[in-house]
Amino acid sequence: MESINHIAIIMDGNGRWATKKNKERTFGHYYGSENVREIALAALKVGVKTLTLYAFSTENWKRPQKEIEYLMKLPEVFFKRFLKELNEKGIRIMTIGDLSLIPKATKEVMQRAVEETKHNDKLILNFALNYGSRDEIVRAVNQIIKDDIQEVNEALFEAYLDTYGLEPVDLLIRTGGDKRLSNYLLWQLAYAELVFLDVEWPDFNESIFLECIEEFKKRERRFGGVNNV
Ligand code: V0D
Repeated sequence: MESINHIAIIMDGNGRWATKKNKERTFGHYYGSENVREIALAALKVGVKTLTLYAFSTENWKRPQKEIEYLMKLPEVFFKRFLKELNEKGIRIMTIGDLSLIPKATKEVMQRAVEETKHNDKLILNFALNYGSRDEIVRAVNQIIKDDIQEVNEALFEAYLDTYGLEPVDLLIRTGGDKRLSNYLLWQLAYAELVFLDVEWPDFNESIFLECIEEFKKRERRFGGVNNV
């Protein structure tokens, strides 16, 4: 049986979770970022090699300015609290998405974390920021044109995606109740198992995470062997 190497997560339901508690949406985002630590450590514990988290999409710029400002401070808040611990545990930080549009201060915090943790090899904690799959594909095509390439194949095209070098995605988990991909990793999810949960991201925890992995293994047993497409 194959092991589970790469899990991608859409961390949805933070704003709704806070609203239900009569709190600001930003309270949900804060609590959601605490949960990123918990799930990263859970992934590390079970030997998942890469965790790719949808932190901010190309669509999220349509949100109220105040909320965007708050979200852009979260990487710094997150690293102030957790970078030392994550680094000591062998976690490597990476990012995907178009960082050219991310505020300079936020970008610098992230680039520092990427640099500081680049020798770690226990788990890649990969944040998708200003990420949209169509945007990623269009950026790839434009770079291919710039490189004066006349013909592509799948392997070449993949080398131009933000996820180049990462393991194939085995499992997508989406919290928050919606059953959509929302422009997340469209190319990369071609063969992934999809798990959609009604639980909101701040309520998602290690035990639910393990249940998702069990569900993945169950499906793999059912379809494994010859008909695994
Ligand atoms: C809010 C739930 C961690 C989803 C999780 C910039 C929405 C909490 C980060 C983070 C966000 C990003 C990059 C990085 C380190 C941490 C984060 C955003 C939102 C948007 F290098 N949580 N988190 N970033 N939320």
